[in-house]
Amino acid sequence: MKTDVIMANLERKYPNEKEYLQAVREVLESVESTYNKHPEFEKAKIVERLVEPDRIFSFRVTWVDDKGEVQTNSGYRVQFNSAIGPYKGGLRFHKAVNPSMMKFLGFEQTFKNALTTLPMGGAKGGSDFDPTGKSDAEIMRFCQAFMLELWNNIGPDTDIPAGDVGVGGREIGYMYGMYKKLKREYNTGVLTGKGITWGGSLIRPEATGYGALYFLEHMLHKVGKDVKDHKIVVSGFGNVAWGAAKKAIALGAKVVAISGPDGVISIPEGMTEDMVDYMLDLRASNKNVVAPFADKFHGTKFIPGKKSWSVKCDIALTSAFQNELDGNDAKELLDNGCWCVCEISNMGCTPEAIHEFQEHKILFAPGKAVNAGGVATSGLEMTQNAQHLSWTAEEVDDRLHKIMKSIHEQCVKYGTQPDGYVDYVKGANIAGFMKVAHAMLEQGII
Ligand code: 2IT
Repeated sequence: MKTDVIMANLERKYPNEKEYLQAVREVLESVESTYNKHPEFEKAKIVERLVEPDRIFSFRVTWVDDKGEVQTNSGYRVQFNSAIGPYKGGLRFHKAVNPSMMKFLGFEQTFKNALTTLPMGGAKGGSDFDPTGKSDAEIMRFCQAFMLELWNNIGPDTDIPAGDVGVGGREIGYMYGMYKKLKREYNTGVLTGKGITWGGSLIRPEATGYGALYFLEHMLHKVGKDVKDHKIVVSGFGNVAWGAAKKAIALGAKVVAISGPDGVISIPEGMTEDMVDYMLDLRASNKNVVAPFADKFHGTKFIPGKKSWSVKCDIALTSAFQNELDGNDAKELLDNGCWCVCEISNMGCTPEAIHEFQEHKILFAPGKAVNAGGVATSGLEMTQNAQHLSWTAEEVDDRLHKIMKSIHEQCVKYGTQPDGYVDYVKGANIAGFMKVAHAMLEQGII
């Protein structure tokens, strides 16, 4: 396999799919030399098959807004790969959603899910519906219209959607209600991120952020450091940033920045638990601005137009969107003394930013390893649904801990360089890719 040859072909076929091409190139460059030690992979054209989604559903979603006007959005479900389990991955509602974003997320999800140790294939879906400023009734009608198209293509052993940017517990509730009405079965296992009284799992809302902090702890312990007393910046103020901030504080770190599309909030004394709780209110207001945070809490400051990466820190955690940290941001972080960066958002850093971090040999770990606690806990929710029982928060958290430990070990095993530096990008890509590739090989040419 030659990365450049495969990429040239994909670039010709999908010239406008920037994020998808970026994600595929990163994985292929990491795995090329390991892959080429396996002539049986080459013969079965594993990589050529693996970079293409199994199938993509693309559909129209029409709904009526509060003024009585008819609105139409585009909906997608990319079923990327089912070599190691049924399709599994979130739904993203965001105005910038397009096929490239869906494909890159489905591709990443395939390897992330492989790293979790649980039997889940990769998928992603969503819509260019923009939840900002929509009423609760509008959100409900949109979710119902979306499920009216999707329901027949999903199922507990087929494809299990969940939340992502713009989709939380409320949206999953509206979608599950419609699914149940259409299917006429109480199939809790068809969606994850459900409410606690109807099949949801304890710790699922916190899991992405908690898992990321557990992974970070393992990274730091490996080099004789600890999270405690260090300054952390997170980006965004959504579900992922919330869970990460909550656990970071519990572990004794100082969270000194959160952000929104409108700017950054600098919090020199570090976030308190009150502030973390307020992130939920801010998100529920549906306005997608962070500025009101500084009006509410003395000693914090709103700086318009700036990102979290401009605030001095030890550790930076991307927790909002893809490519939110670019080469210039990376330089600013390094100049300010930052020595560890973890992606909690999927593909949070541009290739230029990753290059800067690895050149300077600072600790860096990619989203598919760091944020896998979210989907892993979705997998635990599926297990509880299949057993028709619920585990305690301690049991779920304990399993999440063990999964993150295992993901860290896989990264170290496949990513340690001759000089001892751990290339977590390479480690995560090789571990995830090889697992999927072996499963595909064993299942024949399909
Ligand atoms: O990016 C992700 O891993 C998620 N949005 C969670 C997916 C899931 O199925 O829980």
